[in-house]
Amino acid sequence: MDLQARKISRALPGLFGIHPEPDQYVVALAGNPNVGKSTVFNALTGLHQHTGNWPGKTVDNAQGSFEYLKQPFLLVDLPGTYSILAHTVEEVVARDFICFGRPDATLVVLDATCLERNLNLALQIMEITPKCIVCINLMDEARKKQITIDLQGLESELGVPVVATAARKGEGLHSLKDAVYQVSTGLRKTKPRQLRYSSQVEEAVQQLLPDISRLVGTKLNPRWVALRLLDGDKSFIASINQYIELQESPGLLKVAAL
Ligand SMILES: Nc1nc2c(ncn2[C@@H]2O[C@H](COP(=O)(O)OP(=O)(O)O)[C@@H](O)[C@H]2O)c(=O)[nH]1
Ligand SMILES: [Mg+2]
Repeated sequence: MDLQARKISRALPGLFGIHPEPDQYVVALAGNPNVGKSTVFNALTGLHQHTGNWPGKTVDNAQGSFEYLKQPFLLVDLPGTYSILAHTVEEVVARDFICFGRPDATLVVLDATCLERNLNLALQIMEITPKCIVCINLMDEARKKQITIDLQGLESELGVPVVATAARKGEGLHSLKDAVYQVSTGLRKTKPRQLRYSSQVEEAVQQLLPDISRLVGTKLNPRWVALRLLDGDKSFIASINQYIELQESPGLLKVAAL
């Protein structure tokens, strides 16, 4: 990444009240409610954290830091949500941060005892950004229920790193930090599985892609934007207007980053 692009990517989280140090990688932490997201957050960041609110929202926001291999990270705990299709204020916050705050990686925490339901969120996030890591937490509970998970199979199906943890016991956290490091630094390339829709939807996406790519450039994933437009997602269009305009105005970006 060149210096200018890096400066912009450092400043974008500022739109959300998140102010990383210049050398810190920003990692968003997402997951359904009650999957142990806060436990993972606490285990990784310890006492190095503080809480506040998302700008303009009454939703809690916690951020904390940790280091791995001398690389500093800023971990941002997103509200627990079942989806990021933005039906609630929590979903809007989570989606907007992942889309427009452009974290260096997004860590999605899933509950090992109900993977099927939890994978929904992971697949949605993988439609927005390739820089994902899947953490399968509550592995101790899964073991108790005699649930076994084919981690390697899942990893190759999803195309992103999959790490098993039992965060309350501190199990798997080293591997988790390693995967976060690999994906954030770009040392590990991912190839997230993309959902395929009906042929009518896929054809419509193909028609929209050239124009959308021209408009959003590399700021957003054009396929994801096409799908949201086809969905008639007004909240997403409002956020594009809000955040993309800010991105294009260096003055405002500077103010937002303060
Ligand atoms: N057995 C077990 N319990 C866990 C684990 N991680 C979190 N928990 C518990 O699950 C509950 C919900 O955790 P929390 O971190 O608040 O979940 P969040 O809603 O996703 O932030 C708490 O009682 C945690 O102590 C784990 O790996 N194993
Ligand atoms: Mg929590």
